[in-house]
Amino acid sequence: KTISVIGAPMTFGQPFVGTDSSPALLREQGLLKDLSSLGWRVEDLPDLDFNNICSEADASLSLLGGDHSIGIGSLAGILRAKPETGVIWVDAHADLNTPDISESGNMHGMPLGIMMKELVPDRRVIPGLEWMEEGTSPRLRPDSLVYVGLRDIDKAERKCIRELGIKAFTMYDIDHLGIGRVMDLAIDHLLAKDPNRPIHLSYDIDAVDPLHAPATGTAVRGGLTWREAHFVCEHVVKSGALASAEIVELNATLSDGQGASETIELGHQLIAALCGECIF
Ligand code: DIR
Ligand code: MN
Ligand code: MN
Ligand code: MN
Repeated sequence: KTISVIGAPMTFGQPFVGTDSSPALLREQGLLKDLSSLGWRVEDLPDLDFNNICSEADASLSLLGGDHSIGIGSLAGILRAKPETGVIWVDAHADLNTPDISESGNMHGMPLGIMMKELVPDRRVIPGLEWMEEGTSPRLRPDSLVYVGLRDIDKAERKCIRELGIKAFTMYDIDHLGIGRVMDLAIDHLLAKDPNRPIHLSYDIDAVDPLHAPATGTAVRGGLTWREAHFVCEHVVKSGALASAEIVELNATLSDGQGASETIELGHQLIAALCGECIF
């Protein structure tokens, strides 16, 4: 089995520089060596050059962000290669804004909104997205998405989630049902009709409680515990459907040295978990 690792050093989707250094920091921590010792043949691809955007989705793919605006390119590429892909979006935020409804104007709050035809019928009107021509650049269907970890949702996003009937497990649901049941239900939602469809996991590190992941741009209290954060990855792997993943919003410049290294270390461990590392 081969895994392709691609750095996506993007930082302009939100106000702070720094998320662009995370691919290098993860590599410096020995991420690629860990993945080989888990039995993968690692194909270490050059970092994306955002002056010359193109997206590509391989058999197994791990993207190292970058802020969450890279989700626009990764979803476009993944859905082009495998249109039936289901998406698990692990995040404190819904990232379902559009240029019309966003309160902040930050692109990292919009990747899912931009992927949905129901919310942005013609993406070519958005500056920079002229390449997303209808017909050649696929959309994400609302029923192909499931959220895990939400706790900071804008008013307009809440309305969209309700109206489009998007499956959403908030921190309330995790408190209520436990992370085990929530992940079973999330995976079930995507695989019930088609057990063979691939799953893409988009993991925003701010889903995790700031106690464990302080080095991120929009930290929100009341997030996943250390074990819950790992369990999400371990359980998606167990489904056998995981085809690609990205880990985003790590920003080592936004915390003290210890907070930064703990956050990068957590990102590193979550990727290892996605590549099969487990307790037993
Ligand atoms: C907010 C925050 N909903 C926005 N979004 C963040 O700016 O659109 N996403 N922080 O990760
Ligand atoms: Mn390690
Ligand atoms: Mn977020
Ligand atoms: Mn996000």
